[in-house]
Amino acid sequence: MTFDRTPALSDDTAGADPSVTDTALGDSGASAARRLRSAPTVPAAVTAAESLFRALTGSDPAGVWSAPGRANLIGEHTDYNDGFVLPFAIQHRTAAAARLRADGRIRVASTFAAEPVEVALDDLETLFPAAGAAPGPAEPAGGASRRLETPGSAPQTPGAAGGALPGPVDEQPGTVPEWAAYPLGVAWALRALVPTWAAGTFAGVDIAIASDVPVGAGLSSSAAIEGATSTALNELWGLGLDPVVLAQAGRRAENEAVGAPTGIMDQMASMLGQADAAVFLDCRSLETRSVPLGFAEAGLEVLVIDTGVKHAHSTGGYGERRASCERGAAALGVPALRDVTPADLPRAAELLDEVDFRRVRHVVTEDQRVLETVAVLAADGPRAIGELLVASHASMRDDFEISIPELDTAVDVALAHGAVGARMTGGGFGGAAIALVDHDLVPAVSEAVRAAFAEAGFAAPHLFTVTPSSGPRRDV
Ligand code: GAF
Repeated sequence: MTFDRTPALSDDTAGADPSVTDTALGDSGASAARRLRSAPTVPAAVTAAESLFRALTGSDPAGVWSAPGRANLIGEHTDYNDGFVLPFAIQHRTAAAARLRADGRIRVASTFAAEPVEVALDDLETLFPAAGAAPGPAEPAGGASRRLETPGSAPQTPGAAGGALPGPVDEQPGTVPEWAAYPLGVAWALRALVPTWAAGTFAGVDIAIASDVPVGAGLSSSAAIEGATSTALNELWGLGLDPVVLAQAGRRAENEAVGAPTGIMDQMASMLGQADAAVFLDCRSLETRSVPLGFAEAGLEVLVIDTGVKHAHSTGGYGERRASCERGAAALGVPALRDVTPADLPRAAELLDEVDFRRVRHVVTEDQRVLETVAVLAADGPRAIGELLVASHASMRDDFEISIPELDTAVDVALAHGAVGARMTGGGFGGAAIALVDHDLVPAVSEAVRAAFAEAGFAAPHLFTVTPSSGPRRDV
């Protein structure tokens, strides 16, 4: 079956993944930096997903599919304004081990949760009754997530431990733990792409999920779950959908099943990532271009400084920022802030209150910085983009007000100790910063950040490097 294909992409999604190991740069300094390039043949998440699947079903999966998290190089909160972004997929991946079942039920298990969740496929439309509605702009905080329960306990790894799982929780329509809304929401969104008469042809499926994408770090663990699940279901259900349609299904799951009013950057980055390159995405047309980054050739590493401060886009400031942007576009009489240029800003200042004006200024200038970064990378290479990264962070700190003291400290200290550029990455209010750092300086910058966090009384950060990596694939 083939449904609703989007126009061909300008780049294919193939590419070798260098599989650089995630290494916390601890006190071992230079020796830890040397270990960065040890390459595992099978990602740990794949093995963990397989083990969990066996514990769940007592049999082998038909296959294991995985999709990466992402770091955003530049272009923050521009995606839902129809603007430009420049993220790259990272080597951290989420794996989904899956197999069709003889009945019409879907069961999902995850190393994030103690118990699997099982529902009839036909009940997905009851569980996520917003089916058919377009992703809601600026959905109030909570939104669809009011139907969800949030798991209260710390993550557990029953599959990895090899123990038997408790029996499935047969959910009442209208309630599902939040983690399960991601894979179930993807299944629901994929079914919604199919003509009603064909929906009955879907077989049930068991899915076991494991991930090494840090959660709550702004590295898109959710898009990785969505990408792994949609890639698995695309093959098992024989849908033949292309990566852009799968990205759209993932975004729909996030917006409507989970209730987070996000844009499409993360899903596109996960689905279209390529080794050593960023995904330059026009969020209005969904056209993409692969932009070579050349970090390794330039002797540069992307150091992630995860503050450990958790964020969630289904609550709080994310939706408020989005609402500000939409007020700005409405006041200026344009469909989206993408259509506002820097020359329009004086008029925006007259029409908007001071806070909304600063929100608009961030988005308008950030779009320009993305375009400039793409041009500078091509003309002068990665060492030349540092100032743009720094300007992006200042705009998020001062105009969009989504940074936090931990992120500002991470950026300031990294720059003071020789980083070429640094900025917070992702939705903000927590999560991680990225710093572009000479390979040999990684241990010293890491130590300086750790010391500054300790001195400020912040929780110890988690430091590791990420490598631009390839998109989804079948691993087993
Ligand atoms: C989160 C969202 F999911 C993205 O859509 C994007 O808006 C990002 O925050 C901010 O750039 O990752």
